[in-house]
Amino acid sequence: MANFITMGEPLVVFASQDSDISLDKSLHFQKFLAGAELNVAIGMHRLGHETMYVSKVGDDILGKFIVDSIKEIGLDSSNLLIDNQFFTGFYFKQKVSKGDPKVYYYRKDSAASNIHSKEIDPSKIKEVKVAHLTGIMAALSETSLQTLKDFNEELNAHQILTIFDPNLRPALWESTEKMINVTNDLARNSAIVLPGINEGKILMGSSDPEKIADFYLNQSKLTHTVIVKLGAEGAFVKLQSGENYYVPGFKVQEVVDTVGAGDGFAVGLESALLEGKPLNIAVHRACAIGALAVQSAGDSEGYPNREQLSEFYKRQNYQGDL
Ligand code: KDG
Repeated sequence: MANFITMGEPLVVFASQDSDISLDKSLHFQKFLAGAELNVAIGMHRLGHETMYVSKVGDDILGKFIVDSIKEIGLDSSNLLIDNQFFTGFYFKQKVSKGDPKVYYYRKDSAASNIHSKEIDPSKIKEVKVAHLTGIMAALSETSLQTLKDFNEELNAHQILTIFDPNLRPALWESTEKMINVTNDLARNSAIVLPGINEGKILMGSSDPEKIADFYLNQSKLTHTVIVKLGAEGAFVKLQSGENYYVPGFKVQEVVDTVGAGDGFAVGLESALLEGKPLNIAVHRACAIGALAVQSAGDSEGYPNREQLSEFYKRQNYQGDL
C-alpha cells in the first residue's frame, strides 16, 4: 500500500531538440511524461517509495501513453481515472541554451481539470504518511480547485504530513490577483510550504527569504515549516519555533533544462522525511535532486535512483545523507 500520495494533472511534453529555435520553426521533438505532481510521483518511486498518483486522463492516445507508462513504472494507479468525455493535456517545450525554456500548454478543459472528489476512492490512503500538493490543480478549473481542497481536508483529517508547493503557472490563471489569493489560501492548509524565491516575491511582495517564510508561518497555525527554494544557491529554512538556517546548493556542471528542478527538490525533501531523516538532511537531499534534475532534458529523467544519488553525493564529497 502506498505511503506517499500526490494528485495533479499528467501531461505529455514534446520537448524540442533544436536549441534556441522557436517552437513554430522546430522540427524535432522528443516525447516525455510530464506534469509537476507526476514528476514528483516518479521521483519518489525511483527512490523506492510506494506512491499513489491521483488523476484523470482522456480516453485518447496521450492518455494511453500516460496510463501505460504509469503502470510500467509501477505507481499505484488505483485512483487514476480515464474519462472519454475529455482530452489529455500536453505541452511543447522549447530547448534553450540559457535560462528557462518557453512552454506552450494545451490543457484547457482537460480531463484532469474535470476531476471530481466523488470519483476518488479515499479508502486507498490509509497507509499514506506524506502528501505532495501544488497550486496547479487550483489553476486549472473551479472543479479541480474544489477537488484539491477536499483532498487536502481528507489528508489533514488522517493526519498525513501535507507539503504544498505553490508551483505558480500564471498562464493558467484568469488574473494575478486570483492566483495570489487562492494560492496563499491553499498554503494555509499544509504543514510545510515550499515557495520558490521568485514565487515568494509574487505571492507576498518580498524577495527576502526570511520575510517570505514569516508570511507563511504567520498566516496559519498548521504551517510549521517553510522552505524557500533559492535555485543554485540552495534553500532557506524557517520553523514555527523561529529556528532558521540556509542550506547551500550543490555544484552543477551543465544546466540542460531547468523544468522539473522544483519537483526534484520536493522529491528529495519528501523522500528523506518519509524515511525519518532530520529536516536539514532532507533539505540537502532536496538540493541534490534539484541539481541533478537540471542536468537532463526530460522533466523527470534526471531524478536519481538510490545508486545514482549516492554516486552524486560521492562526486560532491557529501556524506551527510547516508
Ligand atoms: O514542474 C514541471 C512542470 O512544469 C512540467 O512537467 C509541466 O508545467 C507543467 C505543469 O504545469 O505541470
